[in-house]
Amino acid sequence: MPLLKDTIALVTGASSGIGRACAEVLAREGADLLICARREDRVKKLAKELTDRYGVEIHAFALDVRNQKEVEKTLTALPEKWKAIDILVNNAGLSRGLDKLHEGLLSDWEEMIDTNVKGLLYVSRVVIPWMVARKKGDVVNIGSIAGHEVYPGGNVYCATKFGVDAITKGMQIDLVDTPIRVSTVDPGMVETEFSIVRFHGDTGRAGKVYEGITPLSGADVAEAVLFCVTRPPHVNIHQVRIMPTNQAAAMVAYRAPK
Ligand code: NDP
Ligand code: 8X3
Repeated sequence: MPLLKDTIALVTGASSGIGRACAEVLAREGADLLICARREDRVKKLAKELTDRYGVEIHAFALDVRNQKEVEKTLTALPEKWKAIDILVNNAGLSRGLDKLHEGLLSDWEEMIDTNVKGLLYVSRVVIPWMVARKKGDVVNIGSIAGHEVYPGGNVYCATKFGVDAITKGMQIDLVDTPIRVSTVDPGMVETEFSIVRFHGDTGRAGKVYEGITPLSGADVAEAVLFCVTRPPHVNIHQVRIMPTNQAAAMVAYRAPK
């Protein structure tokens, strides 16, 4: 019996990595999905694959979470039945660069802050009031180990994920008198397109990040998201920290010798 029958989930950043895996796990459990990202071709293709495999209904669309007007317009234009969102996975995010703060690119900083902090807020500002009105909903923010520890060159990316942690706590406090639950799932190393994006397309440098270690997969993180949203109604998992077994902290990992 699927766990999420008669449930609608919205996953941002579903064109790749953790978001894509969340879409797959939620569809496997019977949820109808709203999936979005800037690369519309990818989310449309994913929608077809998941509909064929799991028989769920999926609406896939382009969305740049950095654009407040676009977020508000696109989400409020959804047909009424799709606005009954039970699960919001605020996943869209990225890192850019691993430079010392005083050498960092302003454009990298803007992109991370606009996506990871402001984008998450813009989507939440539209969707959470619908949840409050329906007295039902789960919000899962994808944070990071980088929201708990600052590492060399992590500066602004870490600040955005510390921000996600603060926003999650703020949501939990402000929604305490409602049935809405808010969780943050905070992974260590997950092998996705994350490092390729961080290093502006340098796949060689990105590949080195995962050398000699078995990182998490997007599916590992998606199962943690599923755990959060399938607890009994009186249980709110505040935070899940999930790490590869051979990664103890942001910069402490055991790598098998070559
Ligand atoms: P990927 O690069 O594989 O996926 C990132 C997703 O975010 C893509 O679908 C991308 O879609 C989307 N995205 C980026 N910018 C925007 C935007 N402006 N508007 C809408 N969607 C956007 O990386 P991950 O799957 O690893 O990253 C997902 C989340 O997990 C991020 O928040 C990241 O910070 C977090 N995380 C990742 C870890 C890791 O080691 N990989 C560890 C801890 C947390 P598109 O480009 O098509 O818009
Ligand atoms: C991604 C994990 O350690 O690169 O959030 O910051 S890390």
